[in-house]
Amino acid sequence: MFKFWKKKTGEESRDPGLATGNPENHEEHADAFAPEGIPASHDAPATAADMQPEPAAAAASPDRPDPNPAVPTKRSWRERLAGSIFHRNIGSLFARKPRLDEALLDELETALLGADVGVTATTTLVDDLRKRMNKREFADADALLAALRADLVALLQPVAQPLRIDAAQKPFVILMVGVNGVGKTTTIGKLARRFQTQGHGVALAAGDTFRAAAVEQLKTWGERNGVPVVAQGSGADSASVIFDALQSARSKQLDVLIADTAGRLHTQSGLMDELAKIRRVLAKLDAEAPHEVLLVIDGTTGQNAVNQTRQFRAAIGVTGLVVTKLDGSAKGGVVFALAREFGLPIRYVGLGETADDLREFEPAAFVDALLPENIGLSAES
Ligand SMILES: Nc1nc2c(ncn2[C@@H]2O[C@H](COP(=O)(O)OP(=O)(O)O)[C@@H](O)[C@H]2O)c(=O)[nH]1
Ligand SMILES: [Mg+2]
Repeated sequence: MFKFWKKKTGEESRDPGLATGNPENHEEHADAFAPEGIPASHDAPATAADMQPEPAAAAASPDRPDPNPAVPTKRSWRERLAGSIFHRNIGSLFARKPRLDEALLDELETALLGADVGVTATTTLVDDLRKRMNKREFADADALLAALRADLVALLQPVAQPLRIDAAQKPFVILMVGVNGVGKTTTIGKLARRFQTQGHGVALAAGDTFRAAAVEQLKTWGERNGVPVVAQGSGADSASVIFDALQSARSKQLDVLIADTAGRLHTQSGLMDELAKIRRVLAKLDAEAPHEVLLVIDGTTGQNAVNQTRQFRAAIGVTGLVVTKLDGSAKGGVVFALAREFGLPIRYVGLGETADDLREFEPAAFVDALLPENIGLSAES
C-alpha cells in the first residue's frame, strides 16, 4: 500500500540534466517521498512572490523557433512545453523523415513510453495506428503523425471538463489534496486569484496543519491579496480548521472556500484517515461539501502519478485533477496516462509558477505544444 511515497528517488535519478527552472522542486519531492515519520525539514518558499503577473513571454527558444507566432495562446503553451521529453523525442523521430513501416511504430512506442504516456495508453495509440497503416490509410510518416496528433487529442477530450463554480452551493467548497510538494498551496493561490478576478468572494482554509510553514505560506498569500485565511496554527486539527473556515465563509456569504490539506503525516494511512475525517466533519455543515476534491499531481512524477491517483481516489474520492509543473522537467506524457487510466476531469494544468500559468486544460493546445504539426520542419530549421 501507498508505495508512491517511497518511489520518487529512483524516478528522479532517471531524469538527469533537465532543468526544472526551480531547484527547490526536487528537494520538495524528496520530502514528499521521505520515509514515514520523518517530518519535512523545510517548506516550499512559494508565496505571493509566485503570484506576480507573468513577465512578457520570452521569445521562442533559439534552437526551436516558433513556426506559428500569430497564435498567442498556442504559442504560450508551446513555449512552456517545448522542453518536454515528449516534444523532443517524438519530434526528432518524425523530423528524421522516417519511412512508414513497422520500425517507425516500434520507435514511436518506445518514445511514448519514455515520455510517461504509460503502457495502456501507448498500446492503444500504437495499435490503432498499426491497424490503419496496414489498411494503407497513411501515404507517409507525416500522415501517420497527423493521425497520432488527432488520436492524442481524442484521448484527452473526454477529460477536458473545466471546473464550474455552482452558485447554488454557497460557499462552493474545494478540497485540495495530494502528496507533499506537488503544488497544492501554490495552486490554491493561483485559483484564489482566478476566482477573485471572476468576481467570486473567496476564503482559504489552512488545513495543512502538519507543517508550520504551510500555514504561513497560505496566510502570506491571503494577506497580500485580501483573501481571508482561516488558520489555527500548526499542530491544530485539520478537520476543525476547515470546519471553522466553512462556518466563517458562510457567515460572510462568500462564494468559494478552498481548503489546503497536508501532503504527508506521520503515517501514510494517517493522511487518508485525516482526509476522510475532513469529509465527515464538513458534511455536518453541508451534506454535499466538499463540492470538488481536486487531486494535485506533479507532472514530473511519471508513472507514480497513476499510483497516487488510484490511492487518493480509493481513499477519499477525487472529482478533478490538477497536473502541475508541466513546464519543468516533465516528460509531458503523464496526462495521457491519467486520462486513459481514470477518465477523471483534468481541471487545470500548471505551466509555471506565476498565477497566469495555471490554465484550464485545453487538449488541442496541449497536444499542439507537445507535438506541433510541422515538427519535422521546426526541428530542422
Ligand atoms: N515550475 C513549476 N513549479 C510549480 C508549479 N506549481 C507549483 N510549483 C512549485 O512547486 C513547489 C511546491 O509547491 P507547494 O505549493 O508548496 O506544494 P504543496 O506541498 O503541494 O503545497 C513550489 O516551489 C512551487 O513554486 C508549476 O506549475 N510549475
Ligand atoms: Mg502546501
